[in-house]
Amino acid sequence: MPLYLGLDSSTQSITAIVIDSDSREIVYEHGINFDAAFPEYGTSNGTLPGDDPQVVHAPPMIWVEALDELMAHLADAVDVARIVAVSGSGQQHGSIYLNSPIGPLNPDESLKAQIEPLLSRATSPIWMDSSTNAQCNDIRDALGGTSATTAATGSNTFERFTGPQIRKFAETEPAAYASTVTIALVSSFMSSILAGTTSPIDPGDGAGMNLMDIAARDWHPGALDATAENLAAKLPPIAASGTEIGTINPYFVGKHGFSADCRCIVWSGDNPCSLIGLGLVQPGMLAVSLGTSDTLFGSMAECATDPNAEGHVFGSPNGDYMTLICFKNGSLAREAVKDSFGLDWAGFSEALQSTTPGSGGLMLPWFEPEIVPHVLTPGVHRQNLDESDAAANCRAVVEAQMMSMRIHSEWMGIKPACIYVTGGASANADILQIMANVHGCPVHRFETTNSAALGAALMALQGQSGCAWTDAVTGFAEPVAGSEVVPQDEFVGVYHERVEAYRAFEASVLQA
Ligand code: ADP
Ligand code: XUL
Repeated sequence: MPLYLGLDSSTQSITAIVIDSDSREIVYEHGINFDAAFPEYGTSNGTLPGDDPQVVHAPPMIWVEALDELMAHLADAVDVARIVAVSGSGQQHGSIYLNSPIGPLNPDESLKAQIEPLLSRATSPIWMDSSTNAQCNDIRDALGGTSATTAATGSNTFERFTGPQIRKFAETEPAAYASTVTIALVSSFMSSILAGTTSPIDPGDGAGMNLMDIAARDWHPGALDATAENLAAKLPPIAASGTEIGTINPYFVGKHGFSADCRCIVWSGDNPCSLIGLGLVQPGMLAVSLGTSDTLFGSMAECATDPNAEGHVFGSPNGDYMTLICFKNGSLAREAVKDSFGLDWAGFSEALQSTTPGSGGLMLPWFEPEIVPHVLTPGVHRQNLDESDAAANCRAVVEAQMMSMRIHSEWMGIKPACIYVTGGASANADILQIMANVHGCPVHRFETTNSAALGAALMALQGQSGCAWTDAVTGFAEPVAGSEVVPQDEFVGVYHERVEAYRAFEASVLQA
């Protein structure tokens, strides 16, 4: 009865899932919300407050403290000595700057006391940051323009990507940049703590940096040069998913009772992990994650990039590629509408049920700067929509998100036969009904809404055992039978027209 642990260090929380590879069961699932568990950091939805909506940082020590608390909870619930291997998932793009590498840690001192002195930058820019437009332009120009950048790294330059963020740090805080010996992603930072040694970065998360050669799955020397001085020396190697980093840090053996033989498998980004956790190990399948961000992604055998340069190509943990489009105004935009009318999620659902699909006005829900389409100055735009009509606004925000997904994924050329869905908001059937109607296909739900943590546990299993990916995911990453939300024929046609109205509204506002 070998057990495998998957951790997901995400924007708002850290979650653990333990799977039993013999019984094919999830035997433990628990999450810790950063804001609620560690109010002393002053975070809101996992991020630090600030005056500039384009600058979004998080305190890395909150992730470290939450990891320790989660491990303590896990050790109370599960015989952790039976855990054979651990892997993990991190919110993508965020970066951590260290003045000294992470090594074996002492179980008699706190994790916080041992990690905090290693930071050369107290806070971490995360994926919600959009303050690096100038650096994006510099790097793109140096690489020869949009097409050349996309072909080289799998994506155009994006404000949240790690390369532009590193360039900004090197420009604005040159001394701190110079004293940095290692730059980590959230995934490799957390796996370095787990393994007690500097962890490699995998091609799933490495592709979210504008620094990796997407075809070679190694650092791109031209991109490193275009980004910051002496960068190659500060980056760990890129290693294929499944690579074993080593055995677990003695800290977790002494403090929480892990076996000294427990293997640490390289981590990935939350979207590549979700791809695995939803069982998308064959090309041509589509999924949507409704987490803090909404992402639409699918697996593909060949590397095909977005001609509109809005989407990305990442490495898939199974060695294939994945394509991804990220919408920043996901759950937090839905929450903003919900909260503005004093509703809870049940009230939000009632509002959706009380309105007719495709009947009200339109909203462009850019509460925060948006990634797709590219909007740096936030603003909510309404067309024939009364700002004070609670039900109409609840419907309008969800319809907007689903129509935007449909429009901006057209380049993939996939008419989905079905969509697999995950993330916190996938628990909401009324949101999924709008997704099914707008996309005109059934939406399938899963036992867990934490597919990134499940994917991480499956990466631990596959990496340690070397089994085929199809065998790894069988019995775990499958939709719950009979749980699908089917499109309502009478409304599917309504959305064909409404999508065109939305496209025109979006284009007119973007032009203005
Ligand atoms: P992340 O992994 O990015 O931290 P999650 O996938 O855990 O995020 O999703 C968290 C979000 O899920 C919350 O911000 C909340 O808005 C949303 N959520 C939780 N329950 C519901 C619900 N019943 N309906 C809609 N959204 C929900
Ligand atoms: C993907 C992206 C987000 C983060 C946080 O490119 O920026 O989905 O991974 O979930």
